[in-house]
Amino acid sequence: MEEYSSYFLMKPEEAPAYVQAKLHYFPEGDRLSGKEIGDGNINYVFRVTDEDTGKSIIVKQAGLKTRIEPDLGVSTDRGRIEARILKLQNEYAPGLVPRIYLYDEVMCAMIMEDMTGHTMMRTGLLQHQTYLRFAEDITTFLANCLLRTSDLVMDHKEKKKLVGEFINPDLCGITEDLVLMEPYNDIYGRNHVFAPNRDFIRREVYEDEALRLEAAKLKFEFMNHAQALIHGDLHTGSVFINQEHTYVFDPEFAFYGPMGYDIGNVVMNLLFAWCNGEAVMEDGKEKEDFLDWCMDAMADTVDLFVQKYDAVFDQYVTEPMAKVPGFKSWYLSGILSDTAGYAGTEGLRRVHGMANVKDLTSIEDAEKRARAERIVITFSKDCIMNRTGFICGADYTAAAERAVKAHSC
Ligand code: SR1
Ligand code: MG
Repeated sequence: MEEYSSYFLMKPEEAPAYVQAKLHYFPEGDRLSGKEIGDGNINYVFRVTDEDTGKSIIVKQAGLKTRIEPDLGVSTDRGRIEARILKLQNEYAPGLVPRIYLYDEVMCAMIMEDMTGHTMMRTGLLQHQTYLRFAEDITTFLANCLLRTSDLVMDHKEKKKLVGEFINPDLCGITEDLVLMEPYNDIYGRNHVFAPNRDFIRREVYEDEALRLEAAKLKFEFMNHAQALIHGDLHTGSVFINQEHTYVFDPEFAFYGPMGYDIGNVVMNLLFAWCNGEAVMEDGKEKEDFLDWCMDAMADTVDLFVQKYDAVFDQYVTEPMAKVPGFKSWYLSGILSDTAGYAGTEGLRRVHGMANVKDLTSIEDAEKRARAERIVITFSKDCIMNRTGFICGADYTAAAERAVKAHSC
């Protein structure tokens, strides 16, 4: 039987032979090793390294079930979606996504550039590293990838074709359940509630009917607003970074959805980093610098996005009705309101949904963790309930200050 003619889940030690069979990347006979390096909720990521030269490459394979919840089956088609969007994003934001060398539909595996010299951003943030280029790079990525795949810029027929190519029912289903439903009702009993916050979450979330209504609206906006080709899961575990450069990767949740979903996810994950630093760092200059950087990065992400929205709009939009005076700012206000709304939904789901973030769960002191979670909940509710009023970075830092004050020791 021909090698790799039917799907199986690779073991780390099988990855080198797979790379050698599929690609001329390492010379024949080189000593290669394979190691699993992924810690995600869904896929398997292997690094194949040439033991003599140190040269390396990545194999990412989709399993038939998610790793976090084996009952949650997800289509392996997500690999095709990921490989396809990374190629497109490399056209719109060159150099800000890793290169894909090959996608294999049978093994549901892709072979891609190893982002050596870069660290997963969440890991770096948990070590309280700051990244001065982040807001600049992420907004270049967002403004270009979002606007240029939307009807603002793209030919309408071409865009509709892409909407079809990126129909992603299983992964969107995960978001619709885990992000946009279960945090508000725990309907499947699989939320992870930190015991000291049980009553707070019941009162502030499950029993807050006004909040649940706004969350319901955001859920249906997510399902029905095919605005742009979004990454769909743009948290700090989907970014590899160093002081000079940023890579955005792992876009398997991609589909045509609201732009604000991606921007809001970035914003909220910077607040998670702030909460971690605030809870675990020793008082002093290092802590102040880290906390200031988190707040600045959060505000800059919004403000630089707005600036780049303007620039990309002016450079690329030719659609006659989009050029009608007033349309550009009207369209932006919709994106910004969604940004706040989905920042809030990301906040709540990471506190007490099924998939939590280390920024919060790794806070060992129970009282400090409970407080960090409450800050996120209060901030998130503000973002959701008052989303039309969040129009610039300062609105987010002001909301963060209010949330911190509400839970001051
Ligand atoms: C079952 S997957 C859980 C979460 O991990 C991914 O990164 C997404 O955020 C998803 O919601
Ligand atoms: Mg992921």
